[in-house]
Amino acid sequence: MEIPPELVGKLRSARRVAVLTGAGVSAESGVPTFRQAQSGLWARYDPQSLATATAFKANPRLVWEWYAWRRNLVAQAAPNPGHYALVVLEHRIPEFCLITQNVDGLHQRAGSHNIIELHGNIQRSKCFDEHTVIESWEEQTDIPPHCPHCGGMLRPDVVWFGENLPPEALEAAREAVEHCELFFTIGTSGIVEPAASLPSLALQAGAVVVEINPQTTPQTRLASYILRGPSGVLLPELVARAWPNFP
Ligand code: BV8
Repeated sequence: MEIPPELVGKLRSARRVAVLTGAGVSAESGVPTFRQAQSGLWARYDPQSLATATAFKANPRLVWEWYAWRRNLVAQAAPNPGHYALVVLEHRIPEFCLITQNVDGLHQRAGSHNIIELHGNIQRSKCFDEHTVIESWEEQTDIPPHCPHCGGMLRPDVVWFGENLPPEALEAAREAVEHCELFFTIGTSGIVEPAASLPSLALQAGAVVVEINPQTTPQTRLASYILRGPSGVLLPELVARAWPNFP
């Protein structure tokens, strides 16, 4: 895949860049994307129906164990060159904002700092009743474990379907998108709202939109540049062309 030289020039001279990532950025780390059939034990469940408060209330043990399985999967995964290329962008672009739909924490592990987590993070849990966030919890005989403060059930600190996104995260994401000159949508199928509306918000605000994805998506039509391939290959290539001498 040829990286358009014009895009390289735009990136090198950009002052304000916003990036939206989805599960595809973690695919090359071995973390299945959200819509890929879940492997093994979970093959018979639809992630979209499991990632809901209704599913949790109906079967808290099943939903808790699904997230424990995903935490374990992520713990064995490592950030890939695509994650690291985004860390370089954070260092090279004066105003850089990484907006992620991912809940796996791999951007943090790669060294990104200015991250907006639209959908939470499975490394954290919170009390189902009081929403107190718990960073670590004792493994208990009861599954799900109980909140140390009120005894309620713990749940993953993620945004389920039908739940509102954290207002401050969504506001910060929209702010960054409305003021950027270059907007990347990377590794997302562009289906889940309200994140899926960010690329059109960027375009309306006058940004140049870039899509990095092996497949076309509903946002492809908004993109001035389309890098049709894996982000773990294309992002490092783009960054290396923009800053050849960057260690
Ligand atoms: C809300 C956390 C208000 C949990 C997730 C408007 C219209 C229609 C529906 C709605 C709407 N507004 C709201 C809705 C309902 C719903 C929604 O959008 N439904 C969709 C399915 C139509 N939205 C919500 O409920 C949101 N809440 O809006 O609140 C409200 C309240 C009540 C009623 C209505 C509205 C909350 C959404 C958040 C849900 N939580 N995650 C968990 O993870 O368990 S979303 C989940 O999907 C993940 O976060 C994931 O990141 C996200 C999006 O998926 P993608 O990241 O795009 O991943 P996907 O697998 O789909 O695609 C992977 C892509 O990668 C593909 O394109 C593939 O080609 C590409 N790829 C593969 N390999 C690579 C690659 N790319 C690059 N390199 C590679 N190597």
